[in-house]
Amino acid sequence: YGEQAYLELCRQVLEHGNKKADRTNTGTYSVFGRQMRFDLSEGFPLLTTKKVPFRLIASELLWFIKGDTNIRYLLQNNNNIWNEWAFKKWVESAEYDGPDMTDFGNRSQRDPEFNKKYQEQMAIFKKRILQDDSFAHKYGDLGNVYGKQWRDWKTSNDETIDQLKQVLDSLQNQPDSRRHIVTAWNPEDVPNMALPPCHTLFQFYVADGKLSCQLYQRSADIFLGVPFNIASYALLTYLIAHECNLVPGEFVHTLGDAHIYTNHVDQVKTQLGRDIKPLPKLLINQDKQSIFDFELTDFKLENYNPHPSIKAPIAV
Ligand code: UFP
Repeated sequence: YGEQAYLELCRQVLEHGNKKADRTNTGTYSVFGRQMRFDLSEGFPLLTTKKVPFRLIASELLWFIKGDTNIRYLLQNNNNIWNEWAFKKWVESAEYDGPDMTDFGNRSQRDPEFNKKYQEQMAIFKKRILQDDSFAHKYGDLGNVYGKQWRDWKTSNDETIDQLKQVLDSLQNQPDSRRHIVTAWNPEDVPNMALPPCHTLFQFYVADGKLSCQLYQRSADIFLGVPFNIASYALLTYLIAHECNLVPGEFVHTLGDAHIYTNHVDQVKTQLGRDIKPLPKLLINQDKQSIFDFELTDFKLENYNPHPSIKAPIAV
């Protein structure tokens, strides 16, 4: 249960994980098919054994909920978590004429000289996304990522499906339904996506006035991705419960390929040496009802006193 289950998973993967090569050429220790449960009534499941930036999680979730797929909104909220994926499209395009950025993810970590150039190009890229509408339109858009699939799924006869609205309707009108599902995995779109969805499909469940959510995550970067993913779906569950006049129940997190990158091992060991602290509380602005109206300032985290954050390189 809870953070204990997360730390247990880390331990297990370090001890028994399969050493596996991966797309990013980093190397991982990996297991397949695991599940963690978080009781949302006990508090908000933001890890306490390292500091997890709630602000970034909340603005990313609001971006998904809006159906937005352009990193401009994230940059306006000082959120840089999707930059690399948009930047990659830019530097691989015919229009880019700056210094060679091939394999910038790995090289920027190994080569300080290159890293300087990379930081320069990234700063120019961000500025243009914020200031130049047509550039942002062309290079800020990540394609058919989560926001698109949740809110604006294209059907074969050119209609669209708003999965999030549909699930809100079904939760309110047929709470006992076993079909409260939103899927981000659209096989037709996967080839055109900056990153095929890691959180693939989620389902809600109503019982005893409580709303629970289960996520199937096909690929899980246990150290960097998973703490975000837990908090993001917990927040989504809180928001949907709020709109539907339900109380948050459980978040059930099911993982496919759950891996620790070889260059995260020391960081994970540091984290495993720390004690779990009490969970924070999440307060939501009670003057708002619809999940489509929330802004960052409508959330308040109370009593979040985690251990310090732990830095680690992200695999792109
Ligand atoms: N990843 C996560 N959670 C996310 C996200 C990405 O863990 O929300 F967007 C990680 C999983 C994996 C990598 O390490 O990103 C995606 O690579 P791949 O598509 O090869 O599975």
